[in-house]
Amino acid sequence: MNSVALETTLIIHGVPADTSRALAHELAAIVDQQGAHPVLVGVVNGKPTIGMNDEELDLLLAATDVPKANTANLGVHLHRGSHAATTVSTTMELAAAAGVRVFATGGLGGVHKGYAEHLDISADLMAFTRFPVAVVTSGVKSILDVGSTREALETLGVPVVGYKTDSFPAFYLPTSDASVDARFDDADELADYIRFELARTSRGIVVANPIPKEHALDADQWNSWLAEVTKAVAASGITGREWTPAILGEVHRISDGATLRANIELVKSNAALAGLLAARV
Ligand code: PSU
Ligand code: MN
Repeated sequence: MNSVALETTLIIHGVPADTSRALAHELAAIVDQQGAHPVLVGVVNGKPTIGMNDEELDLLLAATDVPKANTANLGVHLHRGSHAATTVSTTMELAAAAGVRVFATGGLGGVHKGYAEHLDISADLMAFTRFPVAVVTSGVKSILDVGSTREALETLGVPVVGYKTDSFPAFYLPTSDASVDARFDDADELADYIRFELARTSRGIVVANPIPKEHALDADQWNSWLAEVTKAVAASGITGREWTPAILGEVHRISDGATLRANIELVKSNAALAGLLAARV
């Protein structure tokens, strides 16, 4: 049975602590229902773990300040024997090493807004040039410069395909001004393409799966929440790896959980599609 990788950064840093455990179990059950094998990826006491059990997950959930590992700092955490939560880039790295070809996340990291003053581009993008994994994602997080992130993927030569969409989705929003390289309406055809492309190259594939319409946020509402939160987080001096979790946490708070509910629904939808594809690749 083929596996679907799930990441620990989303579980540990992307949602409130009291929802982490239930979300991990819910995503695993969704993958399972599609006839694929869910493997939660993370670092437990310095051990790269592809398929964390409940005890290992509980160790990470009980630990305070579990660091977020991208491809830059992963090795330090392995070397020092610490815990770490894997982001998209390191989940791809560990999944690829274990032969896992499909991975479900929420939204990719990418090019942050305001790069003229301060450059911040997620290691997630470069990981697609190195690790042959198909990542099912609702596009890139709407907190980013979505258009520039799409261009960066193009520059890196990363294939971006849409499942039942021509538009490159933006996390809480099902569409953006950017487009995909190709649209697939049939899961069997998409799985065939993934098998073909992963065998043909050593690169990953972005499989863009828009948030289900009924769970999408209103764009104006979203933009006003984001503007408010960005000001507050910037004023607190937070930058770098802390930026994404701080912004997500704050929008979940000021939207009274509306963004959190949308986030959870889109991840569940991605887990279902990843399971469906993994069972066919
Ligand atoms: N998707 C979500 N919530 C998250 C993330 C993805 O719905 O918290 C995480 C992923 O692990 C992604 C990371 O790799 O955010 C990007 O962080 P940064 O912008 O610091 O690279
Ligand atoms: Mn960054």
